[in-house]
Amino acid sequence: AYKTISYAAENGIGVLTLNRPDVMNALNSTMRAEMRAAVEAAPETARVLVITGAGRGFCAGQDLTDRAGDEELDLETTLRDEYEPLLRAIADSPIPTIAAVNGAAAGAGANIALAADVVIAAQSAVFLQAFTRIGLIPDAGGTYTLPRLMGMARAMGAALFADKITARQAEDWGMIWECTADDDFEAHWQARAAHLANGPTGAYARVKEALRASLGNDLDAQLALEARLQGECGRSDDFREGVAAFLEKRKPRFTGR
Ligand code: T3D
Repeated sequence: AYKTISYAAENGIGVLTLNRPDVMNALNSTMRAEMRAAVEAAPETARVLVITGAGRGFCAGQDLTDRAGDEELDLETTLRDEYEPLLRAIADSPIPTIAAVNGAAAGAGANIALAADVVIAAQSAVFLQAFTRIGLIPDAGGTYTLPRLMGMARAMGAALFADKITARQAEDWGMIWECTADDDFEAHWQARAAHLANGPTGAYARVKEALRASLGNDLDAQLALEARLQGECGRSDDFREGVAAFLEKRKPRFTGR
């Protein structure tokens, strides 16, 4: 059993809950290791993974009580050995990932959320690139994702000023997929997760592969990748079912095969 998170899967939806609510789910080594393990194992029990936070925050980033006055601290090692594998696990997961941001997402907490495929935030949530407030640079992939999601001008401003970015602003900027009313938040992300859990899982894996590769590819490479991945989709049961359902004017029953 996990100590700092919980994981439960039902109806194809895996929910990973960060569970240190007294410190706004701040991250420590145990939590990073447990998150990585749960993210890597999720496809065994689920067709979509939701990451959310217990209590009023999503994740306050690194637990700063672990960082006070430690002269021996080597952040390069922490990033390489603990953050990098976690961020890779999220990026490489074959199932869609949703960050359901229920409250403040600060520092690495913000950038772990932004590493998910889809970010859905409650209206009262905020995103905070807190790093420069304590003399650090954005990590947990932030310097990669921020300019790609919202452009260089906003990425620079967010990182240098470390202002709170509201969920509404994040949606307007294209930093996240959607901001929803607090009252509706839980039902909404559950419905979104259910949609993906009942969808063409193999196509979703290839959507992720293609879009993520697109950021580093030129047109020729991307067209070749699309052709290969579409060839694979074309041989799937879900494609046959999707076409049959359309022609029969009924909802498709995707199995993920
Ligand atoms: O070190 C490395 O490995 C390198 C990697 C670094 C990655 C990072 O994430 S660096 C950035 C670390 N995070 C921050 O600097 C954010 C600090 N937190 C905040 O700015 C605010 O707490 C929030 C904006 C997240 C929320 O504000 P608010 O006003 O809603 O809540 P609060 O009162 O500030 O926090 C509630 C409690 O959580 C409070 O404890 P208390 O007073 O009730 O006993 C607070 O101290 C605690 N808490 C919040 N964030 C952290 C934390 N405790 C430890 N570490 C935290 N990061």
